[in-house]
Amino acid sequence: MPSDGSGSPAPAADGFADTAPVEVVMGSASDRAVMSEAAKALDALGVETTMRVVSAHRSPMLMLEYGRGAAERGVKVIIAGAGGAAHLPGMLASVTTLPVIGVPVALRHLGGWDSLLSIVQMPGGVPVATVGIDAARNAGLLAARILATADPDLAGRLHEHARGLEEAARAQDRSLRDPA
Ligand code: C2R
Repeated sequence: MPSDGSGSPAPAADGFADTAPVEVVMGSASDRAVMSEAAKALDALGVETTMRVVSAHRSPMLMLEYGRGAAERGVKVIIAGAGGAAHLPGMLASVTTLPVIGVPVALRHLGGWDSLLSIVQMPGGVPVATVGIDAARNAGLLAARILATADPDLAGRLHEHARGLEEAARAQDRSLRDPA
């Protein structure tokens, strides 16, 4: 965090200078534990990310500025997570043509159904790719798959990842059939 010279860290500016190919945004810092799984999955694949709190409801002007400028800043995919009346992914999809992946974050009430339905039921013409409730890791992997269509090295790392999953499933099968 930058310092203002007084010893205490200066608050970060609201601009969008830090850009990454995949940006993870969320409606509130309370979504962070869930949403950081997207960044972790991408980090493991060598894909840079940034994380921001941008709310369609609480900071609508910031959300508009963020969404409108994202493509020009070099962003390729936006992952947007929100809970409850989760309008953030859809609102971002309405102000950019970048692919937006929505993550329904489960809150204390309604088990995440409210978030899921708010994100998945977009009007025709404004798509949001919706993953499962709290499934931010899958959002990260989906974003990587999108980038991998133009990045053979990343596609290779995704193949390795898939091989790891297969080996784990085969190991489970073996130990089920032959418990030691
Ligand atoms: P607080 O914990 O800050 O009260 O937020 C957030 O994503 C969070 O899951 C509770 C929930 O409100 C959600 N929120 C949205 C939006 N902004 C914040 N759904 C939005 O713009 O869609």
